Amino acid sequence: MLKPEIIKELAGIVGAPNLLTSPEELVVHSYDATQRRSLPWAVARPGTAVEVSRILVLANRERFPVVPRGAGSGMSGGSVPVLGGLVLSLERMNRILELSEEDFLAVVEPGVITGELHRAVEARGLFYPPDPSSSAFCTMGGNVAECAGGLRAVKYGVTKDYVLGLEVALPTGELINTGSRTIKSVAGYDLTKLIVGSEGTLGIATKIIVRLIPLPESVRTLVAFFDSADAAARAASGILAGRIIPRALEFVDQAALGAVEAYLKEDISGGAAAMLLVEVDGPAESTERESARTAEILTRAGAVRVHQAREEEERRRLWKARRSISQALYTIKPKKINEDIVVPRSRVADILRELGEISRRHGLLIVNFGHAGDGNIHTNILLDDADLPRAQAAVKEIFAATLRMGGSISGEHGIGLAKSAYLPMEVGPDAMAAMKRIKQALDPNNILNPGKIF
Ligand code: 2HG
Ligand code: ZN
Repeated sequence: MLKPEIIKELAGIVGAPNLLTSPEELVVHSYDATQRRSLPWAVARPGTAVEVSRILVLANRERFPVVPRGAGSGMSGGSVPVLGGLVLSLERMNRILELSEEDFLAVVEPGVITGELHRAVEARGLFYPPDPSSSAFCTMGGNVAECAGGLRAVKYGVTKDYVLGLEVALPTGELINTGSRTIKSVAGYDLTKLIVGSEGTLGIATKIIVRLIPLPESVRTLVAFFDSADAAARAASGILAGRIIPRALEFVDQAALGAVEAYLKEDISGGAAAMLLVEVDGPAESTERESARTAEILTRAGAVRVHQAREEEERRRLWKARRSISQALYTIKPKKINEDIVVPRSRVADILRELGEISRRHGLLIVNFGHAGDGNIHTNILLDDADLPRAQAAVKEIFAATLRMGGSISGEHGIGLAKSAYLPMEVGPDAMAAMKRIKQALDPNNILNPGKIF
């Protein structure tokens, strides 16, 4: 609980209307997309970096937890106030501050919705490639905190590849600037990269400078259906082996297709066992050539049907279906454990085979979909409460198999609460200790997003 005088002090910092304590507001700020929940003691909605910094200074003085929050769409419990404390919502800091065509960059506040940044830069013929499935509602601050990946990482990389610099409120309240407005900068340690993906445990980004690139001139979207998941996975590798790097190369298995078809009430796959959704982009001539080559590779790899989506409406429908899978899976079972394992791209077919074996061995329904092009597979164990012990055993086997193949237990969702017990499986004891020393150095009182990662 926060003492009344602290509540008063917080209200003095953010303004009374932006300090929320009603039971309804506490519930609204208690959960994320993992369905984990824990009530905060209060919610503050600062409007400036200075307010963020003053809140952190107060939190250090009074030793209460501060949990930064964007849209609450995270997939690992990162914004869930598991130890209570103050949720610090960045929703009011939602301005695009600058869009520089000369320097190819945008400067945004953390509460900007990623999809809004996409629209703003694309209207100027520029492109911000990172595109999480949730881009219609997730925020740039959340993307930075988690180092969001998404649908276009296979060709363009992930959030950290685009962040040039940050203004950060450190856990002890100092406001610092990292990086710069330049492509190059090696002045000291790379604090930008340290903060990106630190899951709101090392600082709160209050301003974000991102690199932009020219908007690709044209895009072609292909969809291919297969009679087995294995054939689809091998076809995905075949595209890359053909030296084509599509901007998206997504895999969806039969159960995921069934769920999203029921959810959206439309038939997409005609009952196929797996689907690949492939998108190539670039100058018109090369896109034409690459899409023709891709169609050829898919057909040779055994696709039962390959189709190029020519109409914008069809593209939109296909992507809507892909982006809806995560929610649609709840129509099958009331709970899911969703993982975002990532393996070297050449091992996608191997890991899918292994996942099939784990699912059979434990008698669990495991659904797979995701970013086959970069090896990042969303393995979702769908379950009722009674399945939980078996599901937990399966998760451990899934991570062990992933690591055996040279992969990582989290490609883009972060460790948060969901995977903290498993992090030592991947990160050795000395590296764990080094990470903890960094946390301790920057947040000596452990007030910023405590209980996450470790
Ligand atoms: C996606 O790619 C998201 O759609 C969510 O990362 C994945 O729910 C999931 O497993
Ligand atoms: Zn994803």
